[in-house]
Amino acid sequence: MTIWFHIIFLLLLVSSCVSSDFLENSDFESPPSNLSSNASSSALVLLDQNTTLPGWTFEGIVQYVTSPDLPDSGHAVQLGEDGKINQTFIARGDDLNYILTFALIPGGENCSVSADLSVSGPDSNSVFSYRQNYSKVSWQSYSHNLGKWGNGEPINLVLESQTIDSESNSTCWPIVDTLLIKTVGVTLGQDSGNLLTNGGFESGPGFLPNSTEGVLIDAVPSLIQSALTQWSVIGTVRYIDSDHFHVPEGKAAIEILADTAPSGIQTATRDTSEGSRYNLTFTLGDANDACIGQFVVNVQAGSAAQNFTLQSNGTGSGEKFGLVFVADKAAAQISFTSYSVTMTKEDVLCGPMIDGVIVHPLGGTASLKPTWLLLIFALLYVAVL
Ligand SMILES: *[C@@H]1O[C@H](CO)[C@@H](O)[C@H](O)[C@H]1NC(C)=O
Ligand SMILES: *[C@@H]1O[C@H](CO)[C@@H](O)[C@H](O)[C@H]1NC(C)=O
Ligand SMILES: *[C@@H]1O[C@H](CO)[C@@H](O)[C@H](O)[C@H]1NC(C)=O
Ligand SMILES: *[C@@H]1O[C@H](CO)[C@@H](O)[C@H](O)[C@H]1NC(C)=O
Ligand SMILES: *[C@@H]1O[C@H](CO)[C@@H](O)[C@H](O)[C@H]1NC(C)=O
Ligand SMILES: *[C@@H]1O[C@H](CO)[C@@H](O)[C@H](O)[C@H]1NC(C)=O
Ligand SMILES: *[C@@H]1O[C@H](CO)[C@@H](O)[C@H](O)[C@H]1NC(C)=O
Ligand SMILES: *[C@@H]1O[C@H](CO)[C@@H](O)[C@H](O)[C@H]1NC(C)=O
Ligand SMILES: *[C@@H]1O[C@H](CO)[C@@H](O)[C@H](O)[C@H]1NC(C)=O
Ligand SMILES: *[C@@H]1O[C@H](CO)[C@@H](O)[C@H](O)[C@H]1NC(C)=O
Ligand SMILES: *[C@@H]1O[C@H](CO)[C@@H](O)[C@H](O)[C@H]1NC(C)=O
Ligand SMILES: [Ca+2]
Repeated sequence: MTIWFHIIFLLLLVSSCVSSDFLENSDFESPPSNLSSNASSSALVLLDQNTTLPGWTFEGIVQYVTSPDLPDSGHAVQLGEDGKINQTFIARGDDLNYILTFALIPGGENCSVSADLSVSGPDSNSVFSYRQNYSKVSWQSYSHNLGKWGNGEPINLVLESQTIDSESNSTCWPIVDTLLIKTVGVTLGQDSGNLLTNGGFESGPGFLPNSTEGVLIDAVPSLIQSALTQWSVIGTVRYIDSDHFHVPEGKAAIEILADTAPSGIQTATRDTSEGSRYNLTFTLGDANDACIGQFVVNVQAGSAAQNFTLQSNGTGSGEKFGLVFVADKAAAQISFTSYSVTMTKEDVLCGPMIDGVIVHPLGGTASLKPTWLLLIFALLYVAVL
């Protein structure tokens, strides 16, 4: 199995790349030009018609923020009332998905209401809110899938504050910083040893350079619109990296964060034959983020369902489990749902970690044969070594 895993990992390395150079001034470190008078010494500067922000067009109330509490200890923008910024970048390469990760910071103190942030591409939109208890630091990484674009197509990225009906003048307006665009192949290398695509979660949003808290992924009902390739999301999950969390295989895994309602992830198999038996195997554990408690994860595969429990001491564990099922159709639904509401001592929501999800046939006629494509990649892999 390890060789298969390495081949898949290599395929993903080939098919995805993180790039910060799609966007100009993605970290807002190039200051606005033509600022009025001696504004540079102030923490918040209102941008007006006489000002330009390199790389960006803006409208409404937009302030340039200088603060040591930002992800890069530098500068960011706050989108006030009707505040909007946008930038167009050009797609490079064909059949790639453009996935944005950015830092969201709550703006202001003692606010009674918080305005949300809307993030849009030419044909996509998501709304984000800063939420307490989702990270140890005072900002959160979020992601949005800008969709699939062909070489040379312009992608206009728009970030906008959401107006709120409130008489209160103590509104917290969202601050955004460190935008990162990652491209991911739409057709990931298919592993004939696994009837699931992206079962190891290696394909997902990019991690921000100074982030230790992973990337939050909010509910997204469609596999195509998800920032986590081929998986839809219920509730909220945290996309975690091996640099900062316990990840049993590869560079990334999923931590499920159930809150008042269950959270989880869902996908579908490809090419399962109705009536054939399969084994769904996965690693369930904890992400080494001091999450102590009992995890209960409901696993569904086709019409089979089972609850798996794990006692976590929060120090990074992982155990392989399996669930045998009979496929009800060619695309059997596979889902992992957590019911456990767990928090760290610092009141940060946490939960079970899932990785290495594999579906393979059990006996019968559906045997595994590597395709010629995989053989080529196996050779390439050997060559790389
Ligand atoms: C510039 O800053 C100084 C001190 O911070 C202040 O006294 C002065 O009024 C400011 N000038 C303008 C034009 O805002
Ligand atoms: C800078 O401000 C002056 C007026 O203060 C204006 O005439 C000029 O067009 C501005 N330049 C830019 C690049 O916005
Ligand atoms: C922009 O610059 C012009 C010319 O200096 C000035 O009259 C105007 O008040 C400035 N606008 C703002 C919003 O500062
Ligand atoms: C990371 O944080 C340090 C200190 O806060 C800052 O100097 C550095 O520029 C940041 N790096 C990036 C890539 O944002
Ligand atoms: C922002 O969007 C407008 C259209 O809504 C467009 O004209 C403008 O060029 C965009 N700005 C940038 C920097 O891409
Ligand atoms: C927020 O509240 C604290 C405590 O009540 C107070 O000390 C602080 O000045 C307030 N901040 C603002 C910006 O009003
Ligand atoms: C969130 O964390 C704060 C402390 O940081 C704590 O006071 C609060 O109770 C927590 N909220 C929930 C819903 O647990
Ligand atoms: C708005 O702010 C002013 C002072 O800045 C205060 O007197 C007033 O009570 C505030 N209104 C509301 C609805 O908070
Ligand atoms: C799993 O646990 C949940 C919550 O305790 C329960 O609602 C559900 O019926 C259980 N499912 C199975 C298959 O045991
Ligand atoms: C935590 O659990 C792991 C295995 O589940 C065990 O090896 C380790 O000793 C435990 N650590 C503590 C501090 O209990
Ligand atoms: C399914 O996979 C699990 C985990 O690898 C294994 O323990 C179990 O024996 C497998 N079941 C069958 C029927 O092969
Ligand atoms: Ca910045």
